[in-house]
Amino acid sequence: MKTQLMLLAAVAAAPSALAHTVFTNFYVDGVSQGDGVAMRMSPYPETAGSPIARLDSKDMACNVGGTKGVSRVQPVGDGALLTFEIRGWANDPSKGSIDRGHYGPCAVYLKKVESAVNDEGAGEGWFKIFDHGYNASTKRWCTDEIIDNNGRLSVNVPKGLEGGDYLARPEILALHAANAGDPQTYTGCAQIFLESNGNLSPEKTVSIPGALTYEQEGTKWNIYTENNDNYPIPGPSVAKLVAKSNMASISSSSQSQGLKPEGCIAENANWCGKEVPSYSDEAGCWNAVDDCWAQSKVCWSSAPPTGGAGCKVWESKCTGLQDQCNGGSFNGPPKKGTVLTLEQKSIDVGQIMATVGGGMVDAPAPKTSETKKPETKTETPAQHTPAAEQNDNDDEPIQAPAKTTTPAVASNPSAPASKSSPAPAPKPTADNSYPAPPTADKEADDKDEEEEEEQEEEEDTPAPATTSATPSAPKPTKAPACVSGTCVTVTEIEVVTQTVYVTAGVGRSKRSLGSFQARRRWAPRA
Ligand SMILES: *[C@@H]1O[C@H](CO)[C@@H](O)[C@H](O)[C@H]1NC(C)=O
Ligand SMILES: [Cu+2]
Repeated sequence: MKTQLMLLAAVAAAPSALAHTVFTNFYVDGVSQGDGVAMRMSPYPETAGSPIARLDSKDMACNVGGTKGVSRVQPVGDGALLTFEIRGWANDPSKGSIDRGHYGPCAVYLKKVESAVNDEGAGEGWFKIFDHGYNASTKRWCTDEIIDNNGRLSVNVPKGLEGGDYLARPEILALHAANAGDPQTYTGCAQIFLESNGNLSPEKTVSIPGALTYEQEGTKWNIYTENNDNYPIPGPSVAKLVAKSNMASISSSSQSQGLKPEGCIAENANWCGKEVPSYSDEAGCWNAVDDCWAQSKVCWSSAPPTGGAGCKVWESKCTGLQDQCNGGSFNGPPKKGTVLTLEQKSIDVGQIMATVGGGMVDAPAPKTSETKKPETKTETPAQHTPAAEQNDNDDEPIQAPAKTTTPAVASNPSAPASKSSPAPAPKPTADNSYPAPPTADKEADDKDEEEEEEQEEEEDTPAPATTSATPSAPKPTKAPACVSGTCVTVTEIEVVTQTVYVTAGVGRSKRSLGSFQARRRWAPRA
């Protein structure tokens, strides 16, 4: 208890040492694929936001637990825009992306794989398609850009790349403690199927782990004393793409695995709810209720740290069915087959960074305000691999209420019914404090929308196409720019984060303290 109080005190005294971050979801051409859908992240809510423990760990590839895939693989078009999102609190994007005290470069890697579901991720075959370190003219790190872009990092898949399954891996390298031997990486993997007839492939690939090592200048860099203008991004440079001559070895361009299962009427991450059996008598009605709660249980037990919002929606269906049975309405299910998952809208993903040092050319950002149809492709149920997505979850489902006419209920072993799924939020480790940067952040926080829009005009200067990847890519669409100063109200985000933290630490002290200790175990590199 004493230790716990000390931990609490330590964190309270260092309010800037807040949540780290976790890659929770991605967008394809601006359309959200859903929280956790086709995304490998740590399955442990309390530690999902921790940096990878070691640069030489297998977790460097797709995060803790990431050698195992999830069941879904999202189709993406040739040259598609992928946008990865980071969150300080995995299940609540409104609470900010990462504490401002993280400074460092970012990168995106791809790996061509036989199966995006089954590939281990860790190992050979990775190539970089984007990186961005420190911009000498703006004095801003990649992390500054991501933070000011609502935690979103966008990159175009190189046009003409060979089709097939890929793992797409964003990476943030935070250097605030690199000089003390603690470079902190954040990563995760999106499972995608590239629909392309292209024949380009990387000239060289690297291994992850292995691409980053403790010996590299860029992982030992002292951001407080070095001239950051000369910062060398560690790892390979952006891959040169070459045409494959052997057309026979080029993959087919039709997806066979990981599509949304047929009959999926509700989703939560990689879980899909199927309509309950139809019924026309009382026994059938209660059977349908049982079926519904059984699915609910699977939903909750498979929910990643992004939470169980979709499971809650499903629960309301179960409750509704129960009401029907209790009310003597034995023909159903009502509104049979109605899809409960909300249609995803296209968003403006904001800034699309150029590779520092030249590399890929940006392709246009998706239009704002345009609503796209949700992905309609489905696969047959047989190809669904729910086994791949089983993991721990901390959210607690509503307990299936007892029905009136049959005895044994599909009860929920773990769950007291009351709590609404709380933020299984990455919480700060007590051993991380961010030294104040030598120069304070520019406090341009109150910049209004119009000023930002003026800045856009100065923004995009696409790097010349030094790789053959996107020879004919059009000029980037102007996106909300974050050239100097900040795009969002940074102060506000930090204040909000602090408030949230304190609330979590005090109001739910037992659980929060437990999570600190868990995090200490998970973050051995103090
Ligand atoms: C660095 O910032 C300058 C000034 O805003 C901008 O023109 C340039 O494109 C940026 N470089 C990269 C690689 O983003
Ligand atoms: Cu951190």
